[in-house]
Amino acid sequence: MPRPRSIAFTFALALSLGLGAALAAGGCSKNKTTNPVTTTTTTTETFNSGTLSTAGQTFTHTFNTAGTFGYYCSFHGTPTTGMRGTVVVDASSSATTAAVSVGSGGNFFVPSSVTIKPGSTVTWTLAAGSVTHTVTR
Ligand SMILES: [Cu+2]
Repeated sequence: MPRPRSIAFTFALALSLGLGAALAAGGCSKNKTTNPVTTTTTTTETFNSGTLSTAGQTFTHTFNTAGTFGYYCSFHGTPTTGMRGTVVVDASSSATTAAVSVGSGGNFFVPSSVTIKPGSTVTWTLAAGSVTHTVTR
C-alpha cells in the first residue's frame, strides 16, 4: 500500500472506508444503547440544620453512605475554611451514634471528627453560651 501523502488524505481514506458511517451512527460503542455507559452515582450526604440559636437545641442526621463527609457552619466557615467538622462513616466502626457539641469554647465543632458505622446517627447540640451556628453540608 502506498504511503499516504498527507493527514488529510489519510482521513479522507478513512472516511471512504467507513469511519464516517461509524461516526454518524453515534461514535464509539460505549455510547450505544446496547452497551450503555455505566454511571456510578455518588450519593452525597447532604443536610442543613438551619440556624441553631437556643442552647441545647439539637440537629440529627443519619448517615447511610460510607465515606468521609465534611460539614461546616454557614456563619463561621465554608466547606474548606473556618468552623468545620468531619463525619467518617466506616463499616469497620462499631459506633451507632455520635454526639458533637456546636460552639463549645468558640466557633468549633467538638470533637471535630467522629466515626460511625453506616446507618448511624450523629446528633449536634448547641453549646450553652454559644452564638448561633448551623450544621451544613
Ligand atoms: Cu458558627
